Amino acid sequence: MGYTIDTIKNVSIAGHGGTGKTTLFERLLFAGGVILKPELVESGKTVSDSSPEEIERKISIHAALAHIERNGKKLNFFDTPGSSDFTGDVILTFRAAEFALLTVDGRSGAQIETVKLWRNLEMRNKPHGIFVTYLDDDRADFNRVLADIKDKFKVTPVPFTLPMGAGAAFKGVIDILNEKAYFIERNALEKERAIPDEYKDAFASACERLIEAAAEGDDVLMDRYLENGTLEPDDVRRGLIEALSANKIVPIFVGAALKNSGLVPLLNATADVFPGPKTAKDVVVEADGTQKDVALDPNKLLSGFVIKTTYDQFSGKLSWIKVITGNLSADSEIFNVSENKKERVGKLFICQGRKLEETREICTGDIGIITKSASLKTNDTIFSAATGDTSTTFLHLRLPEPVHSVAVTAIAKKDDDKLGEALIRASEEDLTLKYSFNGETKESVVSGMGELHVNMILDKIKIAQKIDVETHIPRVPYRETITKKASAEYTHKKQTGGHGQYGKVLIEIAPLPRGGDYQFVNAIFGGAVPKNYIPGVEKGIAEGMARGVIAGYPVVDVEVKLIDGKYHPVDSSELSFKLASRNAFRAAMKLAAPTLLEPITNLTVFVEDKYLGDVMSDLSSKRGKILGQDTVGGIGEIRAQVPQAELLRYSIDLRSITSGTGSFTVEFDHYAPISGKIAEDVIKAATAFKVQEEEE
Ligand SMILES: Nc1nc2c(ncn2[C@@H]2O[C@H](COP(=O)(O)OP(=O)(O)O)[C@@H](O)[C@H]2O)c(=O)[nH]1
Ligand SMILES: [Mg+2]
Repeated sequence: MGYTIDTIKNVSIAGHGGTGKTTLFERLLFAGGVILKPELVESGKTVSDSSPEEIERKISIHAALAHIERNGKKLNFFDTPGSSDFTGDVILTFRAAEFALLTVDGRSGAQIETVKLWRNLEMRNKPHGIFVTYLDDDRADFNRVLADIKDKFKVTPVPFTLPMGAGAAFKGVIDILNEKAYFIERNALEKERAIPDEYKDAFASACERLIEAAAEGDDVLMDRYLENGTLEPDDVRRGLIEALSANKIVPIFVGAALKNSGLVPLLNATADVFPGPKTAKDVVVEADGTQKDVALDPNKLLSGFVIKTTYDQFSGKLSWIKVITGNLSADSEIFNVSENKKERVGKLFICQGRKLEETREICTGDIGIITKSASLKTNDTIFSAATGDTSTTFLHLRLPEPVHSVAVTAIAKKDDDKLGEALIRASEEDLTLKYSFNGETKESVVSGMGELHVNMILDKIKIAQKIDVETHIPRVPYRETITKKASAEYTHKKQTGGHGQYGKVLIEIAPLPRGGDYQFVNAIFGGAVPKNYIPGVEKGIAEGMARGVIAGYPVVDVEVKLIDGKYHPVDSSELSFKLASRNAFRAAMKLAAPTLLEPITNLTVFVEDKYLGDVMSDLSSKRGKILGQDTVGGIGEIRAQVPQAELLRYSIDLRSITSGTGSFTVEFDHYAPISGKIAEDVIKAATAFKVQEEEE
């Protein structure tokens, strides 16, 4: 079936882990006729949780995409992971979808991950709504959850459906927009009937509220509403489309996905009134960095954005494309702006979970897949090869930085390359995973969003590549610096057979402010060291600074002044001056009261209120300095400065303090001096490392 921008809707289902997202997604596919029999998450057979790692862990790890046809529309739904370890795959669906539906457990209210995602959506001004599920459970309490939502999100959501009964007596939902009731049927789709009398009053007031919300959509409708006290059904729909697209109202739906309840009204609302590409904007970044909103426009030439890259056992590399303007056609030529490369598109697919369906064309606003692309990677911008000026790109995904790192080595040396290649590929698939070789600490370091994330990736590689991998805590990149001025002289002299070596320098070193790095001042008068040997002097100093005199860490924040020297017309060379300078630097550094520096990070921790005290006392025991604390919407936020050395296993520590609910961001801030026992331990460890290195 040929779709157009008017008939596409993209919805991301997101929220705290275990709030029923995957179940809702599965049941929506069932309600939409895509699958005949919905499966339980525990069976490992759901459409969405289909990768080996998801089946093994019984949680969603990757974003899944499937579509349903409804009222002449194509509804694309994303199921997303709930754990903050896999937040990258949630963020990319927020980028690709025009609407996000947050699931809330009807028993517990909005949990921490949901509150964080809510904030992320607000920051993007992305329209969003709520689906309260689990209403079939005896512990569920819709009114309490509604109060919790009002309190945490500071909004009054507009009910699109209302529950009939609760717990064991939960019968189904009332669809306000279509004036219908949907009753639970055992092992079948909910059934439409008239609204029972006992719910007529509740329906009437919810209806009024919905019409009022529709009137908020635009001024003409508001006038009409104020004049007549109501709106015609067509006006209600039009008003809701506008109010939702402008993110002016938050719709709330109810149900029990596991009992197939609340699905049909949700599908109809998605098809009829939810925002879609037609009313959404994307953001382009011009060559000079300015950002501009652009409409999704079917009448322009093709442009699109790679939201995700995956590798499929059978089809190879899959590049997921959101088409922003024009159409993407099979067997066409595209231009990858980000790589400055033209490329031939072969086959095109859309996906139904893991199943790929071949298609000839993907229209504006839709999401499809290019297979086996040579150049495409996540965040790339594509244009039609016929487009002329192509300096603009689409705004990249704004992903969080990794917070948990481990150093990895293959147990068998011969597997090193294989491990490296697998990690590079994993970091292409998942941009919240970073893999790099740290030349300074001589370690291959894998960083991710948490222990679960990193372990999952490593387990996957171990199984797929059949290699054994060893992990350890990464070394901390300490630095060395000096605390006072000092000078030293060094003469490098060698007389062997023919040509000798001669170079003499006098240097003075002085501390620079933190972050001052390195400055070289040539203060030579009268050619005591000729110009052509100065590069040698600078190289020697650079070598001296690469390994400090305390524990062999790089030296920073030093000004080095070359004051005097001496040369020999025959024996002097660049090499002689390099060696003289390196030794002079080391001698001077020893006299300049050298000290070790450790990296200090800015840490922000997000936890439920009740854990604030425990988290703060743990941070104090980690030499942390608390900078501030806030509570917004039931989530405590603690900002602190903490030495990196204390945070190497923080994702594990925080998980145990907060029963897995806390999360944090961390970024390097500055270097600070250390002394006493802490410094001694660092020196001891560095010496042990050096001995080990020399033995190897
Ligand atoms: N009783 C009840 N159980 C549900 C409902 N929705 C999901 N569940 C169960 O809750 C568990 C977690 O659901 P899942 O869909 O994996 O949550 P997700 O982590 O948000 O994807 C599973 O055992 C589901 O069967 C519901 O509406 N009612
Ligand atoms: Mg799930």
